[in-house]
Amino acid sequence: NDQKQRSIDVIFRSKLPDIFIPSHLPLNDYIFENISEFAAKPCLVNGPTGETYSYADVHATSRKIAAGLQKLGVKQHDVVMLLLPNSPELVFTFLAVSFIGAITTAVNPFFTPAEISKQSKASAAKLIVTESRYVDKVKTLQNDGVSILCTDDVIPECCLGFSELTQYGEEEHNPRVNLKIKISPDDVVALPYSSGTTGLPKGVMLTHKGLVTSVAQQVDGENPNIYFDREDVVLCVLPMFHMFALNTIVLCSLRVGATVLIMRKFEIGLMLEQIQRYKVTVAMVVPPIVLAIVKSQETEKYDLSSVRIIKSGAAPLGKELEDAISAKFPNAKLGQGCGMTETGPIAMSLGFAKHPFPFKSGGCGTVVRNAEIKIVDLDTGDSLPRNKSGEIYIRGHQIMKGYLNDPVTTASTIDKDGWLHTGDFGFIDDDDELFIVDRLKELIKYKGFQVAPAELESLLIAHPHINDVAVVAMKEQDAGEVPVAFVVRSKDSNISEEEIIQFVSKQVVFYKRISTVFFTDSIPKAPSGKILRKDLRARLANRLMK
Ligand code: 4UV
Repeated sequence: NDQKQRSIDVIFRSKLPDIFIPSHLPLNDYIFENISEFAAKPCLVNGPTGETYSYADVHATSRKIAAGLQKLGVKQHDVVMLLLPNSPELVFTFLAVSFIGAITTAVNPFFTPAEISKQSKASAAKLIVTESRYVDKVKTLQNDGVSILCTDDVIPECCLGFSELTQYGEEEHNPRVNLKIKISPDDVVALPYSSGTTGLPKGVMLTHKGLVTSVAQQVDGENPNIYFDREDVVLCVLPMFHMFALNTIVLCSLRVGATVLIMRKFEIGLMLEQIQRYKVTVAMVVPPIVLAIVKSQETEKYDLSSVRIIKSGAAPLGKELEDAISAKFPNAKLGQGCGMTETGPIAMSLGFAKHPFPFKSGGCGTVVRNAEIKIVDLDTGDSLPRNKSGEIYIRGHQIMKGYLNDPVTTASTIDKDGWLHTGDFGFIDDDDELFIVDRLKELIKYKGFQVAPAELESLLIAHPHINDVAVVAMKEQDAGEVPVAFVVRSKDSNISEEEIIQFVSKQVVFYKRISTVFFTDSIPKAPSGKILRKDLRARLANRLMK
């Protein structure tokens, strides 16, 4: 039966041939496999300060920190939380944790204490690595035995300092040998949080094999899908707590010997200045950054001619924006990638390949190599031919091992044949290019940031004046989408829209704030109790809010 199923499946693959991927290697061994060829070259540049770390520096420092982590009692399989803005320290610590077979869970430093605490507890983090300015957000977690370490100079009394990690000598640089740590390819190395297709944020178990495979799919081979050269300077303004930046910018650059230009935060003028100053060649962006560039009056002030690739991902990019930005970067090829925390990049423009292929604007690229895509009819479950839309499924060694402590959601996301159901709706055209046309899943994307409706609904339903609630996405020009709430007030309550907005705002990071409240008499639900979000989205489209 399985055989029959497979023979009728319509499966799409990359135009690039499969390659050998050394997925037996621990992530660090793979990432630094070719370092002897470029050890003296700049690896990380801290944009605002200009501090530069060579490949040799980064390799040695991350091993020192690995030894330091062990001295602090961090063991293989332990979880270390990174509560850091983009910084060299984030990269060092990520690599160090990975080196000793431990796991990092990165979190947005702008999260509220409650949001951070949830992730820290759910992931059972032992140590939080942060900056002194964020310590107040996590201090109470010390009561649960979590240690806090600061990477900057002003170390609050209650915390450890970065020097604890970096003080060990050359002889201690190989802690893996010292402690006979053996890393299996299926061991988890990164644990980002994502709500996936439904419910609350969950720990996404990414393994050594998964990340090695994902990086190789992008930058390895005779004709890499995205060609990063040793001379490239790759802009990293996207947050490293998200996998787009950590995987496609940081790990891919390190694998090939390119330079990562680290920016702590996005600010249009500063970004343009840094592109000029460091002669950025590859810019990885999200649609709101494209919009900011297009709208900016300052672009003429800077020499942006060094940029040869602009890659946008994480949210849909309209054709108008795609065309408009090209005009400002005369030497750049603009294309898209699309991916998921759970899968790494799914598809990527083949226009970025070393020997590029023609590609169309508006497309998300072609499925990465060493992987398979199928498009599945929602009603029949059959896989569909070209130009027919259905749910996008992806299969390959790059996908997650599963959600932490959640076998039920894991089983509904990765089926028994190994296909991961993305919750995205799209089609493959005659030239093997993937187009996403809709999102089936609950997930809201505010400027590419994840907003899980279930998380906001659980906050709102706890309010004594709210009887029932549903949160859905509403289209908005700058953010792409914003969360809006349909609220059924409790009997006799007169709670206002503003009060509800404030109630949520206090508890969440800025991009999860409710933008509008629509009061209604009831929330449409299926007999199973599931919110009929499609009906609510249709109401928004028709502007029938009652
Ligand atoms: O889980 P997540 O927040 O993950 C991402 C990851 C995007 C990446 C990663 C590596 C790349 O190289 C790259 O180009 C992009 O966003 O959200 C996953 C959902 O975001 C939507 C889609 O609904 C995913 O399931 N999404 C991501 N990229 C696109 C997109 C896109 N290009 N167009 C439309 N929707």
